[in-house]
Amino acid sequence: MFGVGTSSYQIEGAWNEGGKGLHIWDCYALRHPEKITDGSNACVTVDFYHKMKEDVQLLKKMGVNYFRFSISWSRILPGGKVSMGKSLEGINFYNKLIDELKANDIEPFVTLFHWDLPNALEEEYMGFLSPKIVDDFVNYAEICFWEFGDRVKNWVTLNEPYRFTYSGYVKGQFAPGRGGEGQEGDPESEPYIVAHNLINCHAAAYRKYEQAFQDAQKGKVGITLDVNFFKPFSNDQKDAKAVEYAYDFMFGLFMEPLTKGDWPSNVKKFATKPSIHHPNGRRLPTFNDDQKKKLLHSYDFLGINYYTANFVQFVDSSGYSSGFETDSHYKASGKDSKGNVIGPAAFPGSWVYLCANELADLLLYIQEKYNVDKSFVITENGAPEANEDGSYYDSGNDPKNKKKKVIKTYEQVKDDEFRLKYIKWHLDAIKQANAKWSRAHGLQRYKFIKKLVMGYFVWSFTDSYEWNSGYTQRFGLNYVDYNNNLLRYPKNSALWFKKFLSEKEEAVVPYETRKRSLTA
Ligand code: PNW
Repeated sequence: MFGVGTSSYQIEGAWNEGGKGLHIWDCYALRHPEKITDGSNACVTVDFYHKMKEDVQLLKKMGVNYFRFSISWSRILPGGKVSMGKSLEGINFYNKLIDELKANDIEPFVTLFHWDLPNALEEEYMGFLSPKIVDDFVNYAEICFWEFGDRVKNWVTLNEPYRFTYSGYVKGQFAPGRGGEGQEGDPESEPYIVAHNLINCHAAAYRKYEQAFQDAQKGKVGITLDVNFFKPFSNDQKDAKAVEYAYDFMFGLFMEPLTKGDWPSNVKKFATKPSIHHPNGRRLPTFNDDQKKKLLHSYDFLGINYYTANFVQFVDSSGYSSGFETDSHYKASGKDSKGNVIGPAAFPGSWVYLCANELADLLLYIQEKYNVDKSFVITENGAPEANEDGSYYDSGNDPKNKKKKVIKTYEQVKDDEFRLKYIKWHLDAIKQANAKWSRAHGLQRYKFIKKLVMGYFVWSFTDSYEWNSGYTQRFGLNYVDYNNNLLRYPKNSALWFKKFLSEKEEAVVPYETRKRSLTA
């Protein structure tokens, strides 16, 4: 599978059309423009909702065989739950998109939840803070399987539950904006409650598909987790320990429930210690037998979003915990103790460092450590350019409204050497990892794995709304002109990817066929 990725809120626009209900990102960006770098929102963004047909033609031109997009829950169920009614117009939009893709020989790769929770559920029971979310999520998933599952054969339940939890409930930088300085929330307990409910949502949806749809539809259901490659900040033994903590708190938090039915032992150890507001230490929910049973092996493939590597440094935090951040005992950065940078940054100040070989090491490491028995799909990998040129405009007299200009022209970014190199090197790393894997295990048909990595998606199809960075960062293979009718133009990386796809026959020949022809 070779494709490009997107998500509903980042690309669709049409925020109040087609019967769509409001979701937590609509509300967050509209109520708190001060939390978004350029004060913007994605009410219109790149208007994929209205440009869908042209965009499918652009996908076809690029030669991808898969397109990753997410369904916006509040387009299907405007009030979040079935009892509030479903929107046929919303369902119809995705039906048209799927049909358009299939008519152009592009397979849909569909995420059910990419962070845009119906706001009604946030208001009624605080969304993912309540276990009530599980039934509502399964009902929503069931509608999607029922309506679209005849044509959609690859489902991702959740996108990056870690990033959703950490940025939304520890840092307060993403909707629903809890846990940060001066915000509501409780970073001592909420991230764990949210992680618990998220992963239970995943498992319940997986089991629903397995019981009611698998036989007829024969699709795959997976989850997409975000993980970085971690290296110790120095030779100090403590920093080696911090590497372990980093994997546990960023990745194991979701991966161990899936593979062992329980939290990582370090999470259990640190998140049950007394904290400032929970002197009894009761902060970490437990999994009951039913939840464990549902969780174990609840994935047909494992989606990985990989962007970068980090150095991690041990942070001593004995005594009372002030929350997730102290529990995890590490600090991540792009520099080690001697000041060496881990890799070239996408632009000065970007969190994306180009560390491609690390992806190969990471995949082999994860497979072994968590005993992964299904193939990986790289569901996101990509790099941004900064979109501001340093000049500013005034929007009124309020100094708070003084925002950065969003003006980089196509000419300024079209020669996107960094991104091109980034994609090329990561594809190479994946090839290496696959080869290494096959040499070690291929002939024995290790468990269910035919190939270590079976798919790769570049993030992103076009420039779009980059969450709390607004439009100040462009991740697109295709440039969007925000000043002129949202026209799309290919950056060099898009042209290179197209060429790669047309030449790389080996990649599109199914493993079975290739193996047979090789032995023949
Ligand atoms: C992912 N970080 O989010 C999301 O899945 C995408 O929607 C997003 O556009 C893309 O990566 C690029 O950012 C992340 O700061 C956001 O480490 C931030 C981080 C990682 C992932």
